[in-house]
Amino acid sequence: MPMKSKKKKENQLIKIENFIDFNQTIKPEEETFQKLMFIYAMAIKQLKTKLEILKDEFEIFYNYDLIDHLNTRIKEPKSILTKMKKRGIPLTYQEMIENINDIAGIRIVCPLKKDIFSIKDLIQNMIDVNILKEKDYITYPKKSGYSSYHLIVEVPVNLSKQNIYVKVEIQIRTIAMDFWSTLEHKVKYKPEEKIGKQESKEWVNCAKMINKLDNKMMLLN
Ligand code: 0O2
Repeated sequence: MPMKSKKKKENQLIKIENFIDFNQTIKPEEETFQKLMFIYAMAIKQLKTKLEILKDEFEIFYNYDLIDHLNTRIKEPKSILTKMKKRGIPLTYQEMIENINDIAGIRIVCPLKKDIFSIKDLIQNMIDVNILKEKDYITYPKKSGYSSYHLIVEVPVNLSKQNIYVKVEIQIRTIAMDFWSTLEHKVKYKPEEKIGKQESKEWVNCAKMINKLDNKMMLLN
């Protein structure tokens, strides 16, 4: 008897923008918002697993600590709305998904500066991870002194009825850069109240010192 042929797998990937009609105003207390955040959380889960595999592979196969640790976060509703208002973007789900690239965020912290570029190359080679945008604040630090390699990627989230591509922001930085930016984020970057010129200069000087330290550590290792 001839074997029944398997139904061809329909692996249609759609953009999250086309998932539901999102032309409504954002209301964080609504189910739509919570469902959306669930999808972003699943995108993080997916990508985090891939990166953990990479971390363990380097430790076990090459006896090398390529990744020190990973942090993940979903952007707070208040932060999303503040960013949209600052940019003058209409407060709809559609606009949020299209314009706010860091709703889902993963930070990769590595020991050495050269590891940043190795990790970036490895991510670029990952199946199922599409790079949408890159920002090299390592070669070209921001005026504030901020250094990190940013990638906006999209990863598939496989739901029962749809496979959706979801955007995630990846920040890759060294332990030393992470030390600086975590403190600066609290003291200078985020607070509404601006700090003085002299203090601001000191933060830039500290970033320069961190950069020197990172270069020295690379030579020692
Ligand atoms: P939060 O609260 O950390 O999330 P894009 O849409 O990606 O093109 P965006 O998001 O403005 O534009 O990109 P950019 O400038 O690359 O910054 C993205 C994130 O990098 C910021 O997110 C910060 O997390 C971090 N960042 C950028 N500049 C600095 C800085 O000077 N100091 C510190 N500590 N972090 C910085 P958010 O949404 O602004 O804030």
